[in-house]
Amino acid sequence: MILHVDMDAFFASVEQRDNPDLLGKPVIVAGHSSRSVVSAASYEARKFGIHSAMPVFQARQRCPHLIIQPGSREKYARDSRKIMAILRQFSPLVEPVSIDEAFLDITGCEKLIGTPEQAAKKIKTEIVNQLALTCSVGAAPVRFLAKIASDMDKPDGLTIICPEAMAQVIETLPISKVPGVGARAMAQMKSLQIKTLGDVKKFDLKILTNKFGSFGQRLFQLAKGIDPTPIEPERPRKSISAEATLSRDISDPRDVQSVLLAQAHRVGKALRAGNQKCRKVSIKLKFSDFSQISRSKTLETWICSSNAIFDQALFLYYNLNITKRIRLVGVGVSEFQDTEKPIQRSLFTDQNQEDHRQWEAVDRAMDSVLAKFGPDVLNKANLKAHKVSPKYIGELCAVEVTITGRVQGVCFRHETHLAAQDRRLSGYVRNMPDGSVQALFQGTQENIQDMLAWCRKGATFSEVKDVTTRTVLADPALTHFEIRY
Ligand code: TTP
Ligand code: MG
Ligand code: MG
Repeated sequence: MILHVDMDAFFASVEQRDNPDLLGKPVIVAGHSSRSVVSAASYEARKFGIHSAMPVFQARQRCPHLIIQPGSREKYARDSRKIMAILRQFSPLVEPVSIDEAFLDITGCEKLIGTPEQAAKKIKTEIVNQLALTCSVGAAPVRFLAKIASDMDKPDGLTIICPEAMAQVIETLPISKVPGVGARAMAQMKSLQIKTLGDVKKFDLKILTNKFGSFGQRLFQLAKGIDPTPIEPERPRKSISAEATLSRDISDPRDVQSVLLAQAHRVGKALRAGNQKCRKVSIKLKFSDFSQISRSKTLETWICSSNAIFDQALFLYYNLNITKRIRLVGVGVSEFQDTEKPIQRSLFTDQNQEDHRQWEAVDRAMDSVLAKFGPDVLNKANLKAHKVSPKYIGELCAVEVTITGRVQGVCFRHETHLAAQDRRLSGYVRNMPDGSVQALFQGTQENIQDMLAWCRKGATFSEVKDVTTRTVLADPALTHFEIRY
C-alpha cells in the first residue's frame, strides 16, 4: 500500500500554532502588497471562499477582518524536515513531493507498523505530538489514488481506498481530479464526454494518444488502476522555477525581457548550485485579467547558464505575440542531467552552443563571487532602454549590415531585435560562423540611419569594432523583424 501525507493549510497552520491569537481565525500567509497572492489560507479563511493563488485584494474583499501574515519560508522548511524525518521512521521508502507532502510505500512494513489504517493513525499522532500540526493521509494500492485519497477528507482526514474499492472509486472519480488534467485537457475531455476516470475506459489507446500524446497512455493505465510510478526516496528535483508578481502590470516587451532575465538568473543559479543541466525551459505569464498561459521548449543540448535559459525564455515569449498586460512572469527548467555526466556535444561547432558555454563560465564565476562576497557586489545586467522612434512613413529602404567585434550572444541579438522594432524596421539579425553578426534593416532612411547609430554604440556587454553596410533591394515580404537561428 502507498500512503500520501499532506499537511493541512500548512503555512497558515504553522502561523496559527506559533501565535495562539490566530487560532480559529481567518488567516492567510501572503505578502502585504495588494498585488500579492495568497500562499496558504486557514480553513477558517476558506469558509469565505479564499484559497491559495487568489490575489490578496480579492481575499480582503471576501473577508474584511482577514489576518495577513507575511510568513517565513525558513520556518516552514524547518518543520518540513521534521515531518519528513517522522515519516522515515515508518518506511525507508519516503518520497517528499513538496514542502508539505510525501508518499510512503509501506508494502512489507505491516509487521512493524500494522495495517495501513494503524500506520496512518500513528503518523498523524506523531506529527501532532512533535509539531502540533494536523495532516491528512490517504492510503491506496497505487500512488495516484493515495494522493487523491488524502484530499478527500481534509482537514485532519484519513481515507483508505482498499484494493476491492479501487474499481468503484475510479468509475466515479471526476476526471478533473486526476493529476495532470489541467484546463486545456479538460476542454478535450468535454469534447469526448469524459466526465470520470471510468469514462476513459470507453476509448482505445490510439484515440487517447492521438488526443493527449503520451499523457493519453498514462490515462489509459490509470483508468485500469495501474500507476507504474514508483516511490523513490531520493527522487531528484524534477523542476526548478522562479516567478514574480510585478508591482505593476507591464506590456512593454523590454520590461518583460528584464523580468524574464531576472527569473532566468534565479533559476540558473539554483540549477548550477545543484550541479545540474537542463534541456527544457518554460515560461509562465499571468495577465491583468488573471488568465494565464505557459509554454515550454525542449532543446537538443543541455544547458545551465542563466543566459541560455533567458534565450529560450525570450524565444518562447516572442513566439506568443502577447498584447495583453502582464502581472506575473515565471521561468522554469526541467529534464535534468548531472553536470558530471559526460554530455554529448554536436559534431559541428554551433555558435549557439559556443555562446552557451561561454555564458556558463561567466555565470559560474559570478556564482562564486556572489557566494564569497554577498549578493550586493555584482549587479545583474540591466537591459538598456531605447527611445521609441517616430512612426514608419515613407519609402522602404534596405541595408545589409555586418557588425564585428565582441558582438555575438543572446543579449546582443535580442537587444538588436528590440531596437529594430522600436524603429519600425523589418528584417533580421543572425550570428555568422566567423563571429560577426549580420543584420538586414528595412524601413525609412531616417530610421535605418538611427538604427545604424545604435549598432555602432552596441548592445549591453558588446564591444563593436566595425559596422559595414551595403544597400540592397528591399524585400516587402519581410514584414517583421526576426532573430534567425
Ligand atoms: P498545499 O498542500 O497545496 O495547501 P495547504 O497545505 O495550504 O492546504 P491543504 O490543507 O489544502 O493541503 O500547499 C502547501 C503549502 O505550499 C501551502 O501551505 C503554502 C504553499 N503554497 C504556495 O505558496 N502557493 C500555492 O499556490 C500553493 C498551492 C501552496
Ligand atoms: Mg497541504
Ligand atoms: Mg501539499
